[in-house]
Amino acid sequence: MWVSLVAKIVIIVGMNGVICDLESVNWLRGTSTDLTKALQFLREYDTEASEMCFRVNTAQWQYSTNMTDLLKRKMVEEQTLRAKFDKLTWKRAVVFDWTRISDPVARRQLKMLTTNTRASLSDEKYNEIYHLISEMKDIYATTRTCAYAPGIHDNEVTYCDLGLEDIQTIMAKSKDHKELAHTWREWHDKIGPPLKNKYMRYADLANQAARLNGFLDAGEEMRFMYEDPDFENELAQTFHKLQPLYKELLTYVRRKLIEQYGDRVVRPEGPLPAHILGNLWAQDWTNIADIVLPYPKFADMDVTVEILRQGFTPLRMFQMAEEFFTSMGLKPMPPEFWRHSMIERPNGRKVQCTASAWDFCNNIDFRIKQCTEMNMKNLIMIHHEMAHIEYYLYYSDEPYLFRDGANPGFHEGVANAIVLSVFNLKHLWRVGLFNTNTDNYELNINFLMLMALKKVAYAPFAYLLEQWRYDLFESGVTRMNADWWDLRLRYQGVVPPATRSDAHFDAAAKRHVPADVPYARYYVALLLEFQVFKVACQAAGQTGPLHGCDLYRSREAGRVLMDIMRSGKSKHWRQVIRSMTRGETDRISADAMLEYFDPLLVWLRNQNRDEKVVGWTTFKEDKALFQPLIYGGSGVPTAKLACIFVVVLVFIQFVQ
Ligand code: X8Z
Ligand code: ZN
Repeated sequence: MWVSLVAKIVIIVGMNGVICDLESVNWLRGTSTDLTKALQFLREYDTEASEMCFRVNTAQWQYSTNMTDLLKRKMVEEQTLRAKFDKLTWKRAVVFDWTRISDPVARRQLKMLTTNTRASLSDEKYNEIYHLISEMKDIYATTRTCAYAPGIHDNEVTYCDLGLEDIQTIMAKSKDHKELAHTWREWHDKIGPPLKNKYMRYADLANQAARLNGFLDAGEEMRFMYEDPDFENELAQTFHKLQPLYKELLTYVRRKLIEQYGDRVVRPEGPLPAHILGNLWAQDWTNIADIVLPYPKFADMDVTVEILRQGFTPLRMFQMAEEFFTSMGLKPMPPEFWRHSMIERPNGRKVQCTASAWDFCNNIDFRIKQCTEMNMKNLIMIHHEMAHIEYYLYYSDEPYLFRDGANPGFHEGVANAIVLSVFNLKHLWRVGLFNTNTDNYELNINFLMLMALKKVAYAPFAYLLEQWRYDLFESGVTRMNADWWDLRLRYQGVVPPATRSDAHFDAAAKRHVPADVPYARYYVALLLEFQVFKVACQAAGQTGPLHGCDLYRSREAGRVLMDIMRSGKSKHWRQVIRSMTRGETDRISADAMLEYFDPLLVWLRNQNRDEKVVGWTTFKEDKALFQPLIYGGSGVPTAKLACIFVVVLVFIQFVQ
């Protein structure tokens, strides 16, 4: 057991606990094993937490759909109340020794309430970390940068009000590498430095809380959410398996980028510069599809024109998505969903347009918020969000704490498995939106390339972000930025377009870092997405290549999904995988994803057959970009030069 690592057993203030000195403890846990009291506490908690969730979500919904200062204040008030409620809950829960509670359901719930929480900190530090995170989120949301203006010098005026959304648009659309490098630098140079000290304090507090909860550091506590000490190895193995496919993709993409930008921007056989991949974080390469698509003549897979021609409305797109789910025997959206969802951008008020699915925790109210635009991307997004609603509906009878995915990757994994069946040539053809023969080889390779630019390109980024955070919690903050780029280069094969130093804090350019949002879930979700899809396809009796499988109208596939969703988080996720694979395995695996992309891998290997290096070779110039003190630009390590200089000085002194 993880907790047995901790030497001292501690007793704390509580309903029937004993008082101890908080400064001298390693780990907080009560002694009570009273099941009746535990069950009564959990019953009360269930009602109160559901009510609290309803209040907070209602306030958040009101603000997101009408962004006024007043509604923002109300939302912050409710969020602060919830933070207080969480702290009180922890105080009540930690009185029990969950490891010795006889009832497995109560034990599981108490474990959830006393781990992965900062509530073990003193009131003062608990408030401090809460406010640090909101300050960091605010800085992230309000940072503005200057536009690229060739010919204009530093002291002249340029437009300096570009926010993250504008920057993302430039990174997606521009093909001017100087503009891309400028935009990339602006964001990274402006966002990191103001967050650095705050983040260091945050990491310190997160570690203190984790140690009070019985963990070595906050990274170990984050891994504990997966309820299996071997899970890291399992993920490392999947990453290892995906690497050959990623390297083939990168090699092919590099060749195309050299054709576009020349070998002064992209070094043949080297890593890729992070600014020319169509995305601020180089995590999704779909925006450079126009440069890399294998068969440009067969480029048209976008059914937007057909959606417009057939006169779709947002409502009809939502009804179409609902019919997708009911065709598999899954639930229709409840009346409250249709009454309260926001499916169009309203006139006359400012709203937050990011698509999202909401559970109001009262078993009645479920909503989607989306400023639907009439295009294929939005049609697919609706299916994704509605899959989250299906998940909410299926586990809605579970206790509050179990109303979640089996592990943090399940919700997103299931929603994306649905998307694999919708953004799918056969499906689009079946629903009358795609009229070309879908058996065409070139079309299928194009389709797989598009998917690979999104999914395969994403794998190393999704994997490394949390590795960086784990390293930071374990080893401290001394090499924060160099460590970030070490991992980016090692796993992703990308380098920054400009020199970086320890004054920078480039990991903070990704919102999940300053906003304290765990990220391993996205890597897990990526694998699960294909795993769930494959199992559902087998149940549906589909026999062709995996990327052509469509779950539409398959009740058998619906049953597979239903079984995954309805247990929520009440069972260990290994049990869920074991039962969805009919006993075959309980492991997360990369095999289904590799099977999906196999035709593309064959194609890529053929394309790359004359390449000297599949993958990338790292030169000292690459590392010099982010470790300038070790590798000065000349290639001779600066530290070595400094050392020789000192020796010479001492020698001169000596001979004088
Ligand atoms: O953060 C998100 C969603 C919220 S669940 C917007 N995603 C990850 C990211 O943006 O990096 C979705 C894809 C991965
Ligand atoms: Zn989602």
